[in-house]
Amino acid sequence: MKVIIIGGFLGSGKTTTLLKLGKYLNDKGEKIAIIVNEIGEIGVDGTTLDIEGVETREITNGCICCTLKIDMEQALDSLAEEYGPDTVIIEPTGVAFPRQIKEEIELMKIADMEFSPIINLIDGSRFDLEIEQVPKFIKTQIEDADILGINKIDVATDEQINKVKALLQHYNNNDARILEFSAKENEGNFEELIETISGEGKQREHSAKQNSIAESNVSSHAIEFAIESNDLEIKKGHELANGIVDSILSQFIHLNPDFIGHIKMSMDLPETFLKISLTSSTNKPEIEIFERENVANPKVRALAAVTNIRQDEVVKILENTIEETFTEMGIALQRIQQHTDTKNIINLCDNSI
Ligand SMILES: Nc1nc2c(ncn2[C@@H]2O[C@H](COP(=O)(O)OP(=O)(O)OP(=O)(O)O)[C@@H](O)[C@H]2O)c(=O)[nH]1
Ligand SMILES: [Mg+2]
Repeated sequence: MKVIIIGGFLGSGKTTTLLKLGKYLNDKGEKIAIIVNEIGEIGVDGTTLDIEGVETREITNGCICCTLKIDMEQALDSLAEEYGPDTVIIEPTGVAFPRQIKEEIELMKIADMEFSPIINLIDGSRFDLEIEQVPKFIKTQIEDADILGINKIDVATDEQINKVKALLQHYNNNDARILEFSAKENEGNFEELIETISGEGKQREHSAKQNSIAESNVSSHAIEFAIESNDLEIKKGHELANGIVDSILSQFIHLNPDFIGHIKMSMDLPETFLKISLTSSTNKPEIEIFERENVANPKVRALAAVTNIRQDEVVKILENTIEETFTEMGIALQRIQQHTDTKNIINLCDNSI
């Protein structure tokens, strides 16, 4: 069983890359499974993966540094036994150190496992902010990588990309291969990345354990509400989503003008699934809309994981903004669940992705 680990800070493009890699390997006839570990117990991306045709199975919740180990071991064991994939693709949370995840898995002594090179994605369009906001954390992620992927070249300038490349060469002493691409647009070296992944990972001395979440300076909160209206139309949903994210953005900027992270919100509306995503104080929100069959229980889920803003502020802003915006539109919400912890989801790919 081959294990591929796709690391990278919050919002760097891991899920986008994973879905394309999954599709490529699947088209080649490989049987694959995907493990996604999202910060916050409410899987905002789980639904997206689901829509892309990926079967989702949830396992227990836990923190990356303790229970996750047990969850991951159980997940891999049961996958190997019950599903027998050729390849497992793992997306750790954006606040994990990918090499630490690899080392934990190596200790599990699961039979016939081999590792691909560790990929760490870097958002080429916001690297300045990453280095400014979480320098030590980003440097560790860079040192950890066998392949450094500068992503989002479609929205970065040549000057930005050249600067990132020079800094990556400076921070990575292990001759990591540097590739530049757009995972979303399939531009640049993206095909090369996909092909390089089939190679073999490098062996290294085990690193000293670090608490990655504490070092990331990230506060996160996730929340889920039932929408008490069965006729919320896509146009109004779109308007609501834009209004909420714009308001959260301006409140976060007030507390930290240079934050990076990932604010993502999804809405299950009667005939559509809508996802909105924002990855830094200077970035524009991106909306994706998917057609859906009739959904019986409309829901809104949101997750905010951002640098250098206090946890209680993140909780208050996320919850109040969603509740107030819906109330202003005359739509009632019912709280389903809320979490500030970490989540593991196992997604088993079926043949249709
Ligand atoms: N312009 C552009 N946007 C991209 C690219 N790759 C990903 N994105 C966008 O960046 C946002 C974050 O992408 P994800 O794939 O969800 O990032 P992630 O690393 O999985 O995020 P977390 O799991 O929250 O850490 C989404 O809005 C993507 O559409 C790219 O190559 N170009
Ligand atoms: Mg993701």
